[in-house]
Amino acid sequence: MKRILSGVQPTGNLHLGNYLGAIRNWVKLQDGYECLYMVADLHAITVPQEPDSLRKAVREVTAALIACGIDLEKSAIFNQSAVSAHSELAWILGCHTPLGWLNRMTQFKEKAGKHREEALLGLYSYPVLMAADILVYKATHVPVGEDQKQHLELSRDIAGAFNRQYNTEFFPLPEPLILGDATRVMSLRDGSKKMSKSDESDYSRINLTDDADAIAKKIKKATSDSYPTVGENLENRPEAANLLTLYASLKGVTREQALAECAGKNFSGLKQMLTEVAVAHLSPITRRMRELLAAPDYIDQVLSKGVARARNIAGGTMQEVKEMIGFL
Ligand code: AQP
Repeated sequence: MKRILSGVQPTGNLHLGNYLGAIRNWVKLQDGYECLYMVADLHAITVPQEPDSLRKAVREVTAALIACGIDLEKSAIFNQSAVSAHSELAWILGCHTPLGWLNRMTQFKEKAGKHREEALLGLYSYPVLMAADILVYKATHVPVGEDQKQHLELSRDIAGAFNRQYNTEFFPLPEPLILGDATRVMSLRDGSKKMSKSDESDYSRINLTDDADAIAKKIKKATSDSYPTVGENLENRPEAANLLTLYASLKGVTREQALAECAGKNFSGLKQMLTEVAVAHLSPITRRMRELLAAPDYIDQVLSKGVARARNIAGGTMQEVKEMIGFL
C-alpha cells in the first residue's frame, strides 16, 4: 500500500510557495495514494507562538487545505498535537539519531542564525519530529518543496538506523515527491530568498487570503529590473525568472509556452499577465476559505475525524515499536 504523509505549519498565512510547492500536489496525489495531511502545530512551537494566534492559524490552515481541494471523503486532515504518538516516537527516534546528523541540517543553521546559543532544543530536533511524523504512519511517500529535501533524507537515515538496530525492515524508507514546476518559489522582494510565512515583509509573498487588490498591489511592487524584454538573460535575473515560473505554474503551461506568451513584453507586461492569472486562480480558493472560516465548528469536526483516523494507524505502529525496543 502506498501511503502519503505531509504537513504544513500553522505559523501564519499560507502563501503561493506553500500552495504551488506542496498543497496543489497533495490534491493531485489523492487519487493514487492513501493520504494523511497534518497541520503541524508541534513544529510551529519550535519558535514562540501566541496561543490565540496558534489556534486561529490551525483553523485557517485546515480551511485552506479544504478550499484548495483536499477531499475529506478520501483524505484525512488532522492537527498533529492531538496524536500523541508523534511526540512519543520522536523521543524514541531521537535515541537512534547521532548528533552529527542533526548538525548538518541547514534549516536549523538558517533559522538559528547568529543566535545559536539561544535557539530552542525543539528547533534543533525538529527533523527528528519530522521523521516521527512520517514513520509513525509508515508513510512510503512524502510530497514536499525543495526546502524540505534534506530533512526527508534524514528521515530515511533515521528509519534505516532503527531498522538496523532491531534487525528488521519495520519502517519503509520514505521517498520524497518533489513535484511540479514551482518547487522553490522565491520572495517577491528578493529573488535569492524563498517565499516564506516568517518573512517580515508581507509584500514578499502572496497569501492565500489576499484579495484581488492585494495581489495586484504586491505584484506591482515586486522587485523588477530594467531589461527591455522578459526573456533576455533570464538565468541572471532571479526576480524575473521567479515571476515567469509563477505565471507558467498558475496558468498550467510550460516555461517555454509562458516565454512565448511574453514575447516582446517587458517586466511590467509580465506583472500584468501574472496578476490576471493569480487572481483568477486564487479567488475561488479565498472565497471558499472565508465561507469555511465562518463555520469553526465544522472545521473542528473535520479535524476530530482526521485525528481519529490518524490515531488508529499511529497507535498500531507504537505498539509494535515498543515491543521491538523491549518496553513492557
Ligand atoms: N517558497 C516555497 N516554495 C515551494 N515550496 C515551499 N514550501 C514552503 N515554502 C515554499 C513547502 O510548503 C510545505 C509546508 O511548509 P511549512 O509551512 O511546513 O514550512 P516551511 O517550509 O518552513 O514554510 P515557510 O513558509 O517558510 O514557513 P516559516 O516561515 O514559518 O518557516 C512544505 O512542503 C514546504 O516544502
